[in-house]
Formats: sequence, structure tokens, C-alpha cells
Amino acid sequence: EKKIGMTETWLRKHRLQFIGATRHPMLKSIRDGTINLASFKTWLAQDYLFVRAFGPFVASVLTKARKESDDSAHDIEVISRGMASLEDEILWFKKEADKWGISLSNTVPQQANTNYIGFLENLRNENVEYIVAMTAFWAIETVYHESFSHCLEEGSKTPEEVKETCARWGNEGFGQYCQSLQNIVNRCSQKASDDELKQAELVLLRVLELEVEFWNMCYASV
Ligand code: HMH
Repeated sequence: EKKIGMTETWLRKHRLQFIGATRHPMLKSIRDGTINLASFKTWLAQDYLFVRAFGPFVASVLTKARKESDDSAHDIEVISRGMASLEDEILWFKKEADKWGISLSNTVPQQANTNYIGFLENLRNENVEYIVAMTAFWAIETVYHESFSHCLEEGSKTPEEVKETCARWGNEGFGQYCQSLQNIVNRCSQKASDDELKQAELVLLRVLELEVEFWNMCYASV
């Protein structure tokens, strides 16, 4: 009998919030092919700014792993892989923005994005425990994997020009990487205090809210 991990417990408990983030109307419109391309372009430009702030956050998780993890050699390997792929991701955003005729240098963050970036900045504080930051990291990546892999499933009518975006986070390799992050959170949770677990759970819920607000921001921008 396999013991279920803390992350699975949280996801069962907060299933509706998880679905709210991963099956947002904007994602549904990608999947059924009715996506408004202006919304998509807003998402692309705003997500570029988000990913630029995400790098320093991931670096802070790496630092915490070095100091606090009980298996830092393993965790540093997994987190570094995420760090390394961000460079490629930023280049991809630039290429994609070119394709859609978007000027990234003229893009300013909208309120929901500013809130999300501020949340990441707070988590970089050294007083934030490793498991708390790691839970946010896992949740942020997993929400995108769940969301975009759904847009590529059989029967979806995702437009050709949006498929590459979906594949970026929806692919199986990215799914395995999310699973590695999840395994780290599950392992850490076995040794965490009740207070740390409570904080990690609240951070997961906040990520789910911020994701919904991020999609709302793009959806409403037309
Ligand atoms: C808003 N959430 C948002 N952007 C992303 N790129 C990810 C999650 C996944 O990295």
C-alpha cells in the first residue's frame, strides 16, 4: 500500500480551487479554439515579465535547498534544471513576441502580474522556510502543466499557432519535472512542523488564486 503524499492531500482538499486555476475560461477558449488572440497576446507579454521575476525566485529556492534540504545534492540537481530551462524560455518568449508583433520592451506589468511578482519577491526572504518556497515553486509549475497539457489532449481544437505554447508546458518531460518537484515537497513535508505545513498549504492556495487572477487579467484585456 502506497502512502499518499501531502501534496495529494492538499490537492484533494482544494480540488475546486485547483480546477479554477487549471480550467479557467481562457484555457477553455484555447482548448475549444475560440480564443481571442488579443487576450493571448496580453498573456504572452505579461507572462514574459512574470518569467523574468520567476528566475530570481527559483534561485532563492536553490539557496534554501543548499542550506535547509536534507537531500540537498538531489534537490539542487532538480532545481538547477528548472533554473537552466528559464534561459531558453526567455529566448522563446522573445521569438514568440516577434512572431505576434508584440513589443516586450514597451510592456508594463498589469496589477494582477504585479501582485504575483510581489508574492514571489516575499517568498525570496530568507525567513521563508524551504518547504514553503518549494511548495509555491511546485504549484506554479504544476498549474501550467495541468492547464496546457489539457489543451493538447485528444478532442481539443487548440489553434495551430497556439499549440507550441501549450506544448512548452504541457509536454511529458515538463510533467516529469513537476513530479520531481512534487516528490521533494512530499519528502520535506514528512519532517515539517505543523506550522510549516500550514504555511505551505496557504501558499498553495494563494498560488491558485494568483493564477486565476492572472488569467482574468488577460481575458478581460480585450
Ligand atoms: C503565471 N504561472 C504563470 N506563468 C508561468 N510561466 C508559470 C506559471 C509556469 O512557469
